[in-house]
Amino acid sequence: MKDREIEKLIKAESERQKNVVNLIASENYVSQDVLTALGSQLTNKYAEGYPGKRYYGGQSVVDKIEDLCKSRALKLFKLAPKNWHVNVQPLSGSPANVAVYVALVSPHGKIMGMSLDQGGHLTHGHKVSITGKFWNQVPYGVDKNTEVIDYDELKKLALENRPNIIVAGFTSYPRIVDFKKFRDIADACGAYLMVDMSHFAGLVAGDVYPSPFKYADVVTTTVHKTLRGPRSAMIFVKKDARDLPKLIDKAVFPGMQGGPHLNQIAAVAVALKEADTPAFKKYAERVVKNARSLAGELKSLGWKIISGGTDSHLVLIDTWMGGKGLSGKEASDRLEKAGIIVNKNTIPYETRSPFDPSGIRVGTAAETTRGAKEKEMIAIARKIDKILRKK
Ligand code: DSN
Repeated sequence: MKDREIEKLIKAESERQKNVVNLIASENYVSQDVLTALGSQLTNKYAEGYPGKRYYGGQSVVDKIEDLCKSRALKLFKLAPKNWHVNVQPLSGSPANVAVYVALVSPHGKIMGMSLDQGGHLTHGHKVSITGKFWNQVPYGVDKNTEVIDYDELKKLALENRPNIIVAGFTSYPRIVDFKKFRDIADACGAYLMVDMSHFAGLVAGDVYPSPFKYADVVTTTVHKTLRGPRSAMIFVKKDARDLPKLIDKAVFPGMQGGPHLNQIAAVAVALKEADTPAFKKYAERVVKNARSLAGELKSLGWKIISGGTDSHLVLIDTWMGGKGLSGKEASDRLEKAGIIVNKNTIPYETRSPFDPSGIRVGTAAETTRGAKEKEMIAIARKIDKILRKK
């Protein structure tokens, strides 16, 4: 690179990524092919609109790329093009979720989503996000004792509040979500069912987490977490009498965005092909096994694991333990000094501030990409225990 300053910083970040144990549950390491697509000449092209219906000339190549990406996305999740449509233009997860609400919920309508402190995402209607300012959130959470979703409570809440859309999905809920129960609840109150599978998309692709497609009207996902692609997102939408695909496409462009990032879409296509392989299935299996080993070892060392364990790639640890342990911030800072990267996280029924909460969230997607197995997970758990216990 001619720009030595940026070149140096990219190298430094690359080194940092190599030299740490990366337990950020939403991160991963992409392949060289994904990086090549991201850094290609495709970044030079404007392509407002959709394949075959663009506003500028010169679209012959990029139309093929976007169509290929869409067909790979449907194939990976075993969706017949006659039943499902996919939009691959969202720049990332938050705009994808907002586009769904723009399409399906009138201003000030109700979004029923998991509260941020119980495991949901900002864009599931939290008040500090645009999704809580333009729409009204009906928050739900987990049972105080079991720390898993109580579907009877959820149904009661939905029937009392009659939301326009129910969002199933999370950023820090370690368990399997019962999509059938969500569907029944959505039907009982006449709401759309949206699943945000950003965290577990790679696990669905690898058949180690239930697929939401049988039950949802709309499924959003980022591509860069367990799916191991570039920063990007997709919206899958059911084709039925309501013509939802048209509403979603219009909400993404021209509703929310201008020209799509074709370099990003090409990189998504590459990642989707990589995920459609037996090797990726093995990877997904290993991610969950690793998370179970990490959670199991931490638990046996005396740490409180929220919900008692995990069914996915992520583990939520109560480091505060009612004042007997460390705050999430101190735990995260101590671990970073020792080269283990995690994020501080609220735990259900949090009593502390989100800036210094009671827990940390860890995930196994990134380290599994680097080849870690149960043995390494147990060693990491022991190291975490040692660092956090030190007086
Ligand atoms: N930042 C992502 C996560 O860490 O889960 C969600 O946007």
